[in-house]
Amino acid sequence: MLQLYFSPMACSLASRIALMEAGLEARYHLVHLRTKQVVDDDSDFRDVAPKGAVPVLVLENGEQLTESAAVLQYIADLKPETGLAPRFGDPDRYRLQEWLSFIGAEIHKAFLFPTFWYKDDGSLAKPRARITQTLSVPATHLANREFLVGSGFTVADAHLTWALLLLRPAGVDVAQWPPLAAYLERMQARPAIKGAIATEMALRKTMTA
Ligand SMILES: N[C@@H](CCC(=O)N[C@@H](CS)C(=O)NCC(=O)O)C(=O)O
Repeated sequence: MLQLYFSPMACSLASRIALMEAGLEARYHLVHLRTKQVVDDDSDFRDVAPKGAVPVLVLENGEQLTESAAVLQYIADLKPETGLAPRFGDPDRYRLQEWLSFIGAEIHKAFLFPTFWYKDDGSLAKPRARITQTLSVPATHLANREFLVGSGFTVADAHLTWALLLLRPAGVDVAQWPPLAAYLERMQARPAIKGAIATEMALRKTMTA
């Protein structure tokens, strides 16, 4: 069975959403990201995954896959009939990769990661100023579309949904981009996304209790 190392509401949420949208079962291992403790067995997460970052997907053959863009496409390709990723050869596959890169680099690493991981000693002013311009790109793209790529839900939507969910705790109000606010509302109405968020929010409460 597939296994996913995750932390509640971290970027691994997108992988959980993808697994649920694909109808794939997995064993989930909760990781405390700051202490690097795997809660199941109290082991050191860095012994499992040298990068020390989630998501880590353990494949059926025991190999590990990291990096959200790769993990999400792997999950999608296990169930091609779900359309979670356009098939290789379809020009939209590159659009999918384009969005996965943009979300991972420009929204996650350029803004969300420093916002949540670094003390704000003034150094966050530039990323904070830049995120407004960054988010105008998907906002414009989604003004007349339901999904990021093609005409159906893909793993790029799972990734963007996670990123948008973290904007509020990062101090950015998504309401300033009505197409993004409407998109987030639509995505959160999907049963798999609703279920994934409910599971992870409940786990998050147990961690802070
Ligand atoms: N490039 C990686 C980034 C993964 C990442 O930064 N994950 C965060 C959680 S959202 C993490 O585990 N951080 C812990 C750390 O870097 O020590 C990806 O896209 O999957």
